[in-house]
This record gives sequence, structure tokens and C-alpha cells, in this order.
Amino acid sequence: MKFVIGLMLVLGAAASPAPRDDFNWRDIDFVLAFGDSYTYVQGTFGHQNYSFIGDALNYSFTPTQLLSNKIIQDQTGTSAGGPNWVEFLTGCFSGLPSKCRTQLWDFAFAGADISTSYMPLHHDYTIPFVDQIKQYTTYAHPVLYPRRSNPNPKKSLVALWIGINDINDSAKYTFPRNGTSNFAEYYDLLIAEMFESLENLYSAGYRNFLVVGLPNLDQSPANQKTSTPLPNLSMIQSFNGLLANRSKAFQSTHRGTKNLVFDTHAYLSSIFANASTYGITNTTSFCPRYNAPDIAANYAAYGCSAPDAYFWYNSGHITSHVHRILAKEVDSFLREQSSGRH
Ligand SMILES: *[C@@H]1O[C@H](CO)[C@@H](O)[C@H](O)[C@H]1NC(C)=O
Ligand SMILES: *[C@@H]1O[C@H](CO)[C@@H](O)[C@H](O)[C@H]1NC(C)=O
Ligand SMILES: *[C@@H]1O[C@H](CO)[C@@H](O)[C@H](O)[C@H]1NC(C)=O
Ligand SMILES: *[C@@H]1O[C@H](CO)[C@@H](O)[C@H](O)[C@H]1NC(C)=O
Ligand SMILES: *[C@@H]1O[C@H](CO)[C@@H](O)[C@H](O)[C@H]1NC(C)=O
Ligand SMILES: *[C@@H]1O[C@H](CO)[C@@H](O)[C@H](O)[C@H]1NC(C)=O
Ligand SMILES: *[C@@H]1O[C@H](CO)[C@@H](O)[C@H](O)[C@H]1NC(C)=O
Ligand SMILES: CC(=O)N[C@H]1CO[C@H](CO)[C@@H](O)[C@@H]1O
Repeated sequence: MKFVIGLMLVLGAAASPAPRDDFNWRDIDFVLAFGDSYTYVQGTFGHQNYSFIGDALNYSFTPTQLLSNKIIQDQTGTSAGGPNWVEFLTGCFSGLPSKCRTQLWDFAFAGADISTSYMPLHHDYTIPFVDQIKQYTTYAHPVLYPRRSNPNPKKSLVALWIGINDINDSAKYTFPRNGTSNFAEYYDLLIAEMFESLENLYSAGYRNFLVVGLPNLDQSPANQKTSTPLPNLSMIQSFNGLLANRSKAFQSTHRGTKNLVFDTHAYLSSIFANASTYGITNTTSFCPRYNAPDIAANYAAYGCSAPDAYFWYNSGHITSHVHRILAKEVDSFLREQSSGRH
């Protein structure tokens, strides 16, 4: 008996907590999303073209507003001209999130950076990532989990895709800046703040985190046309490497968490390179009239191919078709990362 206790103490003191080995994507019925335009979905109580619910000037919402807020599926309901990756991943495309088999509660705000500490807001109504999390834990979490103090960690997944605006907005910054002397140090400052804000979710009981890395912004239409793309490949790889390291560190310092990192850049650049395999015929540019209300039917009248033929929806966003391909791969990734146990 003494021996067993002694051994437990030694193990407890020496090892950082082991990652949970009972994550199972098939058990997840609640996906909570935070991020920017790549993840935003339109809601009936949202800021048009920007959010599911509220904005920085209408930061609070009532339980009734939250529970009656519906996901709207239309051309501007995402930044992609159609359903986005979290909608494909959950199968929650429109209507009340609570009616979906895998519920999607999406607090991503188009144009969001990580915070305002080091980056200016796009608009006075923009809700940065760290404030999306505060908004959720203050106004939504107590409503969605009224009877339990904690969500069931086995049944919920927090999906995080942020940094696209940060790396884009800061691409021309010069150093020193904010006590850092290069991009890598600067990115780490931003990413540290991102992970600090996850403490709110950890305290609320969430344990499964999916971090989605930056996409292939180095291959945007404008970046393909220049010998000095911004952001460039090394900047994106630096950001993604730091993201992966911070995620690993969070897992090792937070008991009971499962932290997954999806390498979006590697995957999307392979789609880009093999575009025709996926029915994509145009990777170089986007249809200038991508947002014409009748584009789906009348693309030819605008001198364009069908929307699904494009990799890029506009100057900075991927098409819904690419979101669908991405979501399928994220789904496979989550299955691979699942334990065999039920
Ligand atoms: C939302 O986007 C559509 C299409 O670009 C545009 O017509 C509409 O004016 C936008 N709404 C707001 C409030 O910005
Ligand atoms: C970071 O630097 C920018 C530009 O100098 C400045 O506006 C901002 O306030 C600084 N942020 C912090 C937290 O010091
Ligand atoms: C990317 O941009 C940074 C900052 O301008 C520069 O230092 C670096 O050399 C560039 N990398 C590549 C591969 O062009
Ligand atoms: C991430 O951590 C590994 C192992 O500690 C280290 O070799 C690597 O340089 C780190 N990457 C970044 C981008 O900091
Ligand atoms: C294209 O797809 C093939 C098969 O899926 C894969 O082996 C290859 O690495 C891809 N090419 C690039 C450049 O990603
Ligand atoms: C790609 O799309 C743009 C805009 O529709 C068009 O101008 C360009 O010719 C297309 N490129 C190819 C290779 O089809
Ligand atoms: C990044 O910046 C470029 C240049 O300003 C812009 O064209 C592009 O739309 C931006 N990307 C996103 C995702 O906003
Ligand atoms: C839906 C809603 O409450 N919208 C308000 C958001 O904030 C602005 C500025 O305070 C108001 O004008 C809107 O009515």
C-alpha cells in the first residue's frame, strides 16, 4: 500500500499530465467555434456579413436571443459564397444549432484578429478572438449548460481558427515592435495571448481543442503575381510552427486536455497543386463578380467559370468547394485521432 502511494506521488510529480486517450470524434455532439471570416456563419441576431450573434457594440445577448438565433445559409452567410468548413464538418447548415445532430455554436467574427493588444480593429464593431471567448463564457455557456456546471468534455470540441488577419495585417510591420525584434517573436506574442484566453474555456470545463493552422495565403491571387509575396511561406510556416508548439505546451500544462493541430497549409497547398483532381480548374484568380446575387446561375454572363471551379472565392478567401474538401480531411483527421474505445 505504501509502495503504491509512493509510486503515485513520484509519477504525479515527475510527469506532466498525459494527454487524454479517450477522445472520440464520434462521441462529439457539440462544436464550439471561434475565429475570423473563414469560420464565421451568419445568424439572425448577427451583424450582417460578420457574425452569428451580436457585435462589439451589441456585445451581450439574452438567453432567448441565443436560443432562438438561427444559422442563415445563403451567399453571404459565410465568406465563401456557400457553406464553410465548420458547417460541412458538423452538418449544421441552417436553422437552430440545437436542432443539429452535431450542434454548431459559432462565435467567429469576420475580420477578427487575436486581440487589440498588438493589432488594430478592422471596424468598431469587430469582436476579436479573445473577446469572442469572453462573450461566449459570459453570455452563452451558462445558457447552453444550465444544469451542469461543466460541459461533458467527451462530447464537446472547441474549434479554433485564427491568425489569418493577424498575419495579413502585420505583413509589412518593421521591427523592433512591442519588445520583439522579428516576426517569429512577434507572432509568438500574439499566439501566447491566444492560448491565455483559452483558460476561460478550460475553467468552464472544455477539454478538447482543435487548432486549425493558417491556410496557404502565400498562394493568394495577388501573392502569385509577385516575387515578394506577403505573407510569404516562411512567415506562415513560422506562425504555424509556433501555434503547434503553444498547443502542445497547453496540453502538457492542462490536465485532461486533448489538443489537436490540423496542418491546413500542408493540406490546402496539396489541393492547390493537384487542383484538377478535385474539379478545380482555376487556382490563379477569382471571379471579379463573385458576389453578384445571380452568380451561381449566371456566371457565364460575367465571363466566369462556375463558382466551384475556383480555388479562390475572392482576394483572400477560399471557395465553399474548397471548404468542403477541407472539412472532409479535418473529419478524417479527427477520426484518426480518436481512440478505438467507445
Ligand atoms: C453584405 O454583403 C453583401 C454582398 O457583398 C452586400 O450587398 C451587403 O450590402 C452587405 N451588408 C452589409 C450590412 O455590409
Ligand atoms: C504594440 O505596438 C503598437 C505600435 O507601436 C502600439 O500601438 C501598441 O500599443 C503596442 N501594444 C502594447 C501592448 O504595448
Ligand atoms: C518573407 O518575408 C520576410 C519579411 O519581409 C523576409 O525576411 C523573408 O526573407 C521572406 N521569406 C521568403 C522565403 O521570401
Ligand atoms: C517547436 O518546438 C520544437 C521542439 O521543442 C523546436 O525544435 C522548434 O524549433 C519549435 N518551433 C518553433 C517555430 O518555435
Ligand atoms: C498530389 O496528390 C498526390 C496524391 O494524392 C500526392 O501524393 C502529392 O503529394 C500531391 N502533390 C502535391 C504537390 O501536394
Ligand atoms: C481564372 O479566372 C479568372 C477570373 O474569372 C480569369 O480571368 C482567368 O482567365 C482564369 N484562368 C484560367 C486559367 O482559367
Ligand atoms: C489580406 O490582405 C490583402 C491585401 O490587402 C487582401 O486583398 C486580402 O483580402 C486579405 N485577406 C483576408 C483574408 O482578408
Ligand atoms: C441588433 C442591435 O441591437 N443592434 C444595435 C447594435 O448597436 C448599434 C450601435 O449602438 C445600434 O444602432 C444597433 O441598433
